Amino acid sequence: MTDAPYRLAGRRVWVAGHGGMVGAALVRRLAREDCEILTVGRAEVDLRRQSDVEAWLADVRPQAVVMAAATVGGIQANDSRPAEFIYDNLAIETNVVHGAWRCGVEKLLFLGSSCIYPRDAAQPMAEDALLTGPLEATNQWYAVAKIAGLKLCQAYRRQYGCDFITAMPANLYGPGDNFDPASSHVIAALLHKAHEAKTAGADSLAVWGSGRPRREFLYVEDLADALAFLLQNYSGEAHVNVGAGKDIAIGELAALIAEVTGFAGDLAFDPSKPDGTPRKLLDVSRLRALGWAPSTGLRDGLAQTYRWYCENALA
Ligand code: GFB
Repeated sequence: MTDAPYRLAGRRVWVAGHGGMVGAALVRRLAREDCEILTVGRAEVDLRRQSDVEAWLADVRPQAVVMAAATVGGIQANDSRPAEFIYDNLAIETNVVHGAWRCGVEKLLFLGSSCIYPRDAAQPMAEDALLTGPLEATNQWYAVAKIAGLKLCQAYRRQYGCDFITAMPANLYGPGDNFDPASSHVIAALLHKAHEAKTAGADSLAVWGSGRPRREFLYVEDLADALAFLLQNYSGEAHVNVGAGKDIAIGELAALIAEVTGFAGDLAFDPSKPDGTPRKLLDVSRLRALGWAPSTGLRDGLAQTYRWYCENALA
């Protein structure tokens, strides 16, 4: 096992999932370190297939791996595609973690999600709230897979001495997000719907649920910076929460998004859609104590994401 600090300089680092929002942000962030970044597309290596993963690892022999590859989506995608969310994620995790051990990877960082914590966990949610109560029903499949990923890393650390670490981010948003309103998370969905409503001159913007649930949102460029920090400065069995340290009600978020996009109509809450977890705010004191804090406020992050959407997603 390597001890923190771990030097990225001169290392071959595989960013698994570089085509997604998180992986792409990480590739941008790691470009500032003096390391060689390795990526491979889905058409060439299907991470759900063990033989593909083992052949790729044997071929490129990375020294560090960041697992930003996952099947992800918002509340509706999670609730309606449970088999994909549990199978894809378990398969990716077992293949990559086991393969990384077999080929002697020095450092691996696994990414989970704040939905690993019990639905009714005390807020803010500290790392030791894990497995202390029942999960939120709409995303239990994804949560179970992410808990398994965390435990895999711990098991390989205990039995084989692998320096595999795990980070649990808050709800993420930013450039490169999925803006398809049926499968996206709330920020991308509302930016897209508010833009369309403004362009169409519509009177109202549909907001799912009651508007009362509270969420903590972290800008993806901040997450990428935190991951680069953890790779280099953290080595431990315990997982680390990565968040902004603040939450907001969905109704307030929708009003802020209307402001950022210039939509002047009303918010129309749709109680036929699920609210999901009542509140998700991470206790980020462990990460703060290690020496990292985010730098992008929600309003700025929303404005930058909206700019990216207008320039890139409206083809
Ligand atoms: O972002 P979201 O889909 O994820 O929804 P979760 C957050 C809240 O926003 C819910 C509300 O209360 C939604 O009902 N919401 C309002 C909307 N309008 C919309 C909309 O147009 N689209 C969407 N998507 N939501 C996911 C989990 O839960 O979060 C995953 O299912 C994962 O497993 C991810 O943990 C980070 O926070 O509810």
